Amino acid sequence: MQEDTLFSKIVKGELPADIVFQDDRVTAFRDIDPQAPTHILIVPNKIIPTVNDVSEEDEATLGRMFIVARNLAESEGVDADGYRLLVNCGHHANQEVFHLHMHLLGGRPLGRMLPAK
Ligand code: DGP
Repeated sequence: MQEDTLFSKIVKGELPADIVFQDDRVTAFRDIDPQAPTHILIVPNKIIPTVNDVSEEDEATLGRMFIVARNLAESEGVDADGYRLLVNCGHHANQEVFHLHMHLLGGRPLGRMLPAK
């Protein structure tokens, strides 16, 4: 059996979090260390450690993550000015929690995607 992750415990309500959306596939909650006025994490309820681990059977769940991101961007009021959706994968990307998650960041100008080389 797959070992629980920090985020799977949040999904199951075993750890506290500011959950802003949940359905049968996806959970969204506010990041504990927000980098922007809106900083929400959108995670599959199922444990998928990294993007390297996604499979065909996850297609609907991954699509749902984008629908949830769009809806939350609207409800957070960041849709018109724009926002960033970010998924880190592995060590070079500084992935800290090995439960796939999409960051929804917005509410201020976010600058370039990466610092200048
Ligand atoms: P990443 O570097 O992409 O793996 O980002 C992990 C994010 O998870 C980071 O922005 C901080 C956030 N985070 C870590 N632990 C917790 C937690 O216990 N609760 C919440 N809400 N967010 C967390």
